[in-house]
Amino acid sequence: MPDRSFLDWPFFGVEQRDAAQSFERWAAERLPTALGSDEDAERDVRGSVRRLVGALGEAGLLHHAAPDGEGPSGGLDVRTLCLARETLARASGLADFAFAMQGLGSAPISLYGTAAQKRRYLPRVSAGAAVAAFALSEAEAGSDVAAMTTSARPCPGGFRLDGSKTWISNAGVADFYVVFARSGEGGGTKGISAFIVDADSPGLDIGRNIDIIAPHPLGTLGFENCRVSADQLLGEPGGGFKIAMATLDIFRSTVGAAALGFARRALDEAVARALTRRLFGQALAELQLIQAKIADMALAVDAAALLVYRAAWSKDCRGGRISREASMAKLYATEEAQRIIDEAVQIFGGLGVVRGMAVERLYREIRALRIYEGASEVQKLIIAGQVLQAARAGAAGDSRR
Ligand code: COS
Repeated sequence: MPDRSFLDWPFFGVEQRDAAQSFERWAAERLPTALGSDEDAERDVRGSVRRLVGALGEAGLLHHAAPDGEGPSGGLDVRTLCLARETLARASGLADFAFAMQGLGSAPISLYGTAAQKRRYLPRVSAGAAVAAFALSEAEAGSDVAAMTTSARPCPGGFRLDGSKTWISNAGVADFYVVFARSGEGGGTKGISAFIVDADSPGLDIGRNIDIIAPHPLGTLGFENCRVSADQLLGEPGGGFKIAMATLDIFRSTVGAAALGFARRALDEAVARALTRRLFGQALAELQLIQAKIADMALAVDAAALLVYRAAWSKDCRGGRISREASMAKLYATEEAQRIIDEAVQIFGGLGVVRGMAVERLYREIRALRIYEGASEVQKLIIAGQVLQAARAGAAGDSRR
């Protein structure tokens, strides 16, 4: 039985604990049917994601990813998002992906959409009837968002988009994309706007599929004279960079939570193996070298959980910008999960690298989390930037005294 004692931590209230239980129940009772076998799911990831989104929507769980857009953070409760991702990731990387992308792809609408945009998109995302996607990255603008070149030029009735995007989760599956493009109100981060682009918009081309080590729907998008009406602009013209960053401030903690789910699963698998595998006439768990590994893994899991839920609690209960907390949570949880999973594979020995073993799947699943939604190096830049900014502000205050 996985350790759920962290649910007693003071970060959570009844609402979050109940939601965690609902996800736990869904993962135990409904997920196996919605997913099929891991091998089948990997063979047809696009079909699997559609099925998973439908099943999560039917169970009423997607309203946590796409609430009605009212209230602070557009109604998104980051603690619940994190608990959901942690629970789903422990069971299946693809189920976590299906849930998370409904949130990431619709959060800019929850946060910045007009009443009409929220009405048009959020209920369908929440019901699992529409799949959402977030289209920010470009071949030459991954970590450096401000370098994007996809353009949005005014035209009669709205804007025309030209350019291309890559590393887009749910490319070819999504019913709409939140697309960031250079609209030219200013240079760098100042001249980017966000648009909701329906998948059937003329001029939007679903490019090539990108095959990765842990299969997920991922691909490129092309825009050629793609027309979007003026009412599909999200937020203020030129406000796109802040929309992207504010969305990532919420979702980076949840990436940490998904890594935490993978890490907990790896620890559980390793402990079960260490207790049952016999070596030199005793259980593996009796060997002190193995005990040291288990201690390090358990410590890192708890430390990651504290950082993830501190960040989520800060957003929900304090509000405002939480870039420092979110980046710390994502950086630590993903890096440590990689190490924990690697140790779990080691404890399994040869079996750990056999296709179909849970730890082998986790070993492939975790790698991308250290890269997407801001690579570990970017998280370090953000943390250092926030620490130095606070120190400079403090120093300026001191010199005025
Ligand atoms: N919330 C609100 N506003 C934010 C913000 C946030 N989380 N982060 C930055 N901003 C604002 C800043 O306050 C600044 O506003 P002013 O110019 O009014 O002061 C503006 O946005 C520009 O910020 P900054 O100077 O930090 O921009 P940089 O170009 O230096 O951005 C990083 C740097 C690297 C942090 C940014 O480009 C980034 O996060 N890159 C990674 C992107 C990513 O995650 N890609 C993966 C895509 S999703 S799979």
